[in-house]
Amino acid sequence: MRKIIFVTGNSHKVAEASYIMSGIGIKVEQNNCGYPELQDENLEKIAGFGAQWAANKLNCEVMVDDSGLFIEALGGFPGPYSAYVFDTLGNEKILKLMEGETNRKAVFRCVIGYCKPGYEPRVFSGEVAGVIAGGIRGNGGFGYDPILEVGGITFGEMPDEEKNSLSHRYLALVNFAGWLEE
Ligand code: ITT
Repeated sequence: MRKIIFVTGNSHKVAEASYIMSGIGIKVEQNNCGYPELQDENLEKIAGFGAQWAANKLNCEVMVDDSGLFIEALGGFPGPYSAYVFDTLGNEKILKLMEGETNRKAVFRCVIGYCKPGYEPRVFSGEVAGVIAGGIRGNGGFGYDPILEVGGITFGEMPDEEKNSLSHRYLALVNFAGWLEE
């Protein structure tokens, strides 16, 4: 079975990617070595740079995942700053910022970066449109899952298999897997 090192500190991402990639016979293994995160608005640039840096450092093919929640009424905030904002504000304060806001549209984006040592990186993206819920709902998933509603329920309320069949990460990984299989 082909194995790809997934450089991330987030074990939830690894669990989701393992589940999705096992369907096409690829084993995903976490490496927690980290990578420098470019200060950029563009998730593709961040993921591509990170993948290339990690592939050259570890001297093997790697994948990374840079994800972000883009809330329309907040001008796309927190977007590329989603990890920092989750750690500093968290879901409750995001909901406070959205109090009284009628436009609750949001998009969750995931960009998978892939690179082999000495090569240019490739990036594969996926996104899912939803709305910011009125409150925190569901114990499933991680991060922003309990406040992003897709099709009437939050990712936090969905069984894992359901989130993994329609999420931003699933769609990015389908693009990545299609390219790997070529
Ligand atoms: P790595 O950079 O080490 O991979 P991270 O958790 O810092 O891990 P990101 O910068 O991509 O990763 O994360 C952006 C934020 O969005 C972070 O707070 C995540 O917990 C959250 N997040 C990412 N994917 C998510 C998902 O599928 N559902 C809910 N929240 C998610």
